[in-house]
Amino acid sequence: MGWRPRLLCCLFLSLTLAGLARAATTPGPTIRATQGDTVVVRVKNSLLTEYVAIHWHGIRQIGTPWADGTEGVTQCPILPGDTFTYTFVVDRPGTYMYHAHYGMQRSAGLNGLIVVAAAPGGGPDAEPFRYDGEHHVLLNDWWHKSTYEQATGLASVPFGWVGEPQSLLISGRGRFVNCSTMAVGACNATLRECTTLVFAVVPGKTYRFRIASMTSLSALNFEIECSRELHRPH
Ligand SMILES: [Cu+2]
Repeated sequence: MGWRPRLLCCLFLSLTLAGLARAATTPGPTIRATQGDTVVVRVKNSLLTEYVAIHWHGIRQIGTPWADGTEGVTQCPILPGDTFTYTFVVDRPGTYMYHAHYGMQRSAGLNGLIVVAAAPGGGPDAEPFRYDGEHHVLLNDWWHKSTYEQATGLASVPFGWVGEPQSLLISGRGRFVNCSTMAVGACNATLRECTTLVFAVVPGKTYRFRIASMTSLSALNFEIECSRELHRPH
């Protein structure tokens, strides 16, 4: 047809049987592209008993509706052992997400970010700011029970509600324990189950935080607390 992708950005996602969140890391790798790029993602379903499909949240899929990742609607699910290649154009700059669209796999941790930079030269989509560094905040709610147990409860009579999440994750990290029930001072950075994510920043520099929420149940308010002592004028 005379059409050729300007740049191919490839990512290989591989799922394992032992449990999405336990065997792999969550969130998944960040996909980086530039406005106008064609993104190609090859997804291999290594689960033995579950289907998979990946939705590219916020991507408009103009001309590629079959790459939207909604199984049963735009595609058949990827069967165990099968591989499916998603190909789509990222036509707008910004922060987007990808996540599983089958069962509760999204909540189990199969998700990640897509970062699309503005096309060189800018044009109408040029960003009106500059920054020295970038951090990603991908929020998620997290239960100690597996999503299989949760799904069983939700499908049971009587109905078994999942309840409030035990942890809130920032880019896959959160407090596993309830620190407010522990002795004063017991919940500190030396305890692995208490440590949260730390973003390194250098004074005087400007950082962009890309913030996205993958929560299944929780509506979150996101605040950045500042201390005056640490923010003296330079
Ligand atoms: Cu979505």
